[in-house]
Amino acid sequence: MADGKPTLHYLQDSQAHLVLWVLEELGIEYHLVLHNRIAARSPPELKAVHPLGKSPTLVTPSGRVITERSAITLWLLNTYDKAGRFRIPSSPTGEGTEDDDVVREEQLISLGGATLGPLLMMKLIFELLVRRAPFFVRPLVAGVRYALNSAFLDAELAHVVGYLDSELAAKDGKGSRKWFLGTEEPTRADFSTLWYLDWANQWGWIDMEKYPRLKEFHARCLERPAWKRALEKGNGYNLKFW
Ligand SMILES: N[C@@H](CCC(=O)N[C@@H](CS)C(=O)NCC(=O)O)C(=O)O
Repeated sequence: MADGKPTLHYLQDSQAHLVLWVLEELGIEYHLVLHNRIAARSPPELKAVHPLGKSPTLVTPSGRVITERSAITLWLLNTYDKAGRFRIPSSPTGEGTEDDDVVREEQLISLGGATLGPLLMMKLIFELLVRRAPFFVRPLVAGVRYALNSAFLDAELAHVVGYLDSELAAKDGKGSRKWFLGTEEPTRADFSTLWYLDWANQWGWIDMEKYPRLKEFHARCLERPAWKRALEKGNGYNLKFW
């Protein structure tokens, strides 16, 4: 659509919701194309936009098609957040410092995508395997799920989520910070992390009461008017639809 607006392709109940939130925070005009799942997967219309057929997919006003939520968020902030409202104030290289810089931002985003995400995906796969197994092998599959959860997944999940909670501690050790990079407004690290928290929380895999800073962070995100507008426009956000 050559009218100067980006287009977000949004599969229902997906992580495109986090991009819709960013668009609403930016307060820009955009097109929203809602796609319904077919047997829980993307429909052919989404695959016609990009061969991966993943949600989110963003088409820029010049026709560039961007996939991967982190890259889409980066493009949106670079393009529309000229005042740097949702970015860290300075971008030092990170050499010799442990400051709130681009390296720490990248660490947190990667912790979500490359560490937390795969753990949650493994839990999801075993949940679905148990549900879909023929009834006579279901106890066996449930046993494997139990063994995997108790031997590895649950402890690892608690370990990583506990670390994320500690990353919200104030630097002087008193209280907690609002956002992961100590900013006044959310940054990519916050837009990214919320997805994994929501996924784990909605499935009941983490007890938010054990992570008070993350619990406050979660509530802080959901209270934002932009988040609420995104909920209305995206037709809800139920991650336990399987
Ligand atoms: N790593 C991608 C993941 C995208 C992804 O897997 N999205 C899911 C929805 S949460 C999807 O498109 N599922 C439908 C399908 O794979 O058919 C990102 O960060 O954007």
